[in-house]
Amino acid sequence: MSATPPPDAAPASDPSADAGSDAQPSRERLTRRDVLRRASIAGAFAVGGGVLGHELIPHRHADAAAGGHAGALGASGVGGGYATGTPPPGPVSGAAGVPSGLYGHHAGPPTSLRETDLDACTYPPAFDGRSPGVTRDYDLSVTSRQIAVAHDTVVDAWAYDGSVPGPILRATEGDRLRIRMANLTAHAHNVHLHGRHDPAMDGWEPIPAGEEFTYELTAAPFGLHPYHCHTAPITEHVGRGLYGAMIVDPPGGRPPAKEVVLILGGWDLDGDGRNDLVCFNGIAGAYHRFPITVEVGALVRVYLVNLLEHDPIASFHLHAQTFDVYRSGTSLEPDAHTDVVALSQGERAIVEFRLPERGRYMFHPHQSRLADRGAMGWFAAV
Ligand SMILES: [Cu+2]
Repeated sequence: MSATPPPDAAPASDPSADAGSDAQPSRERLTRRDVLRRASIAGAFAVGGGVLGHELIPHRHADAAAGGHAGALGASGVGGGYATGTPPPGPVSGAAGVPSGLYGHHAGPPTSLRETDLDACTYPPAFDGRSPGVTRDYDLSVTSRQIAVAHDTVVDAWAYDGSVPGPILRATEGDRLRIRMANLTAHAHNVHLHGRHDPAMDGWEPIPAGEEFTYELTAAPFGLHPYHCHTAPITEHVGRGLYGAMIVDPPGGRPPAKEVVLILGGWDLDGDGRNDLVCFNGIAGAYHRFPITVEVGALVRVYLVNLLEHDPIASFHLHAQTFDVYRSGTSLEPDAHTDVVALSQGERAIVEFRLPERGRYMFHPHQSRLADRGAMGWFAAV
């Protein structure tokens, strides 16, 4: 994999890129308001809106369904106002849009990232209420493409249907799935789904370059199941972007909620077997720049999937609120109520919560090394 400059340093254009390191001599003298301002609590919106369209390759088409990103948030002007009691202070960190890092955040998104670019992998298609047993067709053809995954950082990725993560598959338990994969690259690949199915459709057999295969299976059990390439070396094939999530709803669906998918993945830019970037939905710091907007008091359901290679364990931690955990989503009764859920490689969970107060609620893996490398974001309750 090739890559442009090392991503785990903040961009050179960011004058406040010291924080998060040990270079914080003046932190104790800052008031809480100063700290929030320095951290671009509101500035992220202004920065995000002010640097669009300059460079690199759009991550993905912006015509996703159910949006609900920071556009509304920015328009409502709530950026720093409700968090600090002051008007939004505007950008504080230069054109890169990377905040000061006081909250442990070294890797920012590409300046070209638009607030709707991640909608297709953030907001799942709605539960459509069709009777169980229908047939659903998906195309997970594999291509090679370059993707801007962080500031000044472009990777040579492999992508299912052009995106990393791949498309969110959604079916009701008992539905038939037909998943076509045309391998449009020069390497063998495949599609291996988790869950329960005919072993002949398990997807471990490589599909050679230039060939295609259609997997046919029944969606089961209800829950949240990853899919990923299972061609050796798997670490490289997953690490270069061949992964995604499948939501299998129970018949009748789950209670109405604001639904969000967050897939943890990594990018090893220099081939040393370590993740230089750790991202929710493929792009470092995307939800830091563009917080995920939710309605105060509304039920929020997050489909979490850990598809990190190299790092054996990760977690999801939500600040200022606790949540119900449904491990693998395979039960309608929560397994735990907590504010941190650990996820080993391939593990996933559905978490549900309500945010009772207007404000920003940070989320990230509790492994600081992972959060530092771009896996940090916010829910903004408005
Ligand atoms: Cu592959």
